[in-house]
Amino acid sequence: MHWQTTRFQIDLSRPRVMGIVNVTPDSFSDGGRHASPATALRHCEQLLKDGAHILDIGGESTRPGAPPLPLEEELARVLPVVGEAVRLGAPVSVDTYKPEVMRAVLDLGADIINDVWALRRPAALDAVAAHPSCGVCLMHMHGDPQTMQTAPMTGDAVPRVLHFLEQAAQVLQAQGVDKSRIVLDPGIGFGKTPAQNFALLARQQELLAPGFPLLAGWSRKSSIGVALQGAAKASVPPGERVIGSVAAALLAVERGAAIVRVHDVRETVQALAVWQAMQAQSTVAGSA
Ligand code: 7PM
Repeated sequence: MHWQTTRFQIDLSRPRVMGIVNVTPDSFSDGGRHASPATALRHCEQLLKDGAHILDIGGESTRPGAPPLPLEEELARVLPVVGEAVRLGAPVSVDTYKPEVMRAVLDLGADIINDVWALRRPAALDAVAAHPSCGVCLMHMHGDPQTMQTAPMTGDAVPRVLHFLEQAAQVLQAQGVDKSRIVLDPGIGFGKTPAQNFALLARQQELLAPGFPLLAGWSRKSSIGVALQGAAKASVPPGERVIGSVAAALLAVERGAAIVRVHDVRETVQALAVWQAMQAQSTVAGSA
């Protein structure tokens, strides 16, 4: 299977690592170390050296309760970085839900739109549908970033996330977007309890039924923190959740995820290299 994007057909026969580049001074896990375009660009280059296959550039933190970022501020943060990042030779994804930002980055040559709102805003749907070939990641979110932590989903999240993602993909395809451009994402941490997030991992295979590649984003999230806290008997801050995050990424890939969105690219690439070495030998010798 391949992911069709603006400039690249990304081969998904092997797991792909999407490296997170925050251009947000209020980012929860890196303290805004990538606020300036030059610093963000250096981070892009480092992630590619570390083995990232895709860069995901975001200007607005979706942190629970984070104040919405004005359009002009998001454009000012993201455009200079995207304009340079598209020259690095790797697919560039942009984490945004604003149609104006989508259009501007697509004009700069961005390859993928990563929308945590799954293009539920009509103008966002239009921005992607108007482009001939950009890739798109449709993510499930329950509620909105202001309320999702105080009012998470209730009941079995898996069938509801599946239904939502199938609908979102349907709507996009009805606008003329080819299936090969679409990737789905359960939206770990977006309005779900830790139990629901881990149910989405345990039963991730159910989410593969519609036939789209799956992207999973566990990196440093609070569900990892909850699991680690249970083991450590002390709270584990985001920067110390690297090994837990790598474990979750590996489990997601083992259960069929095609792409993992991570902060810690080098560590994740190592873990996936071991998985890949095993996978290459998974057919019984002589049986094929
Ligand atoms: C709190 C919750 C703080 C989430 C920060 C985050 C995803 C994403 C983000 C994801 C896709 C973070 C996130 N998470 N896009 N954007 N999937 N497709 O950890 O899971 O960076 S923001």
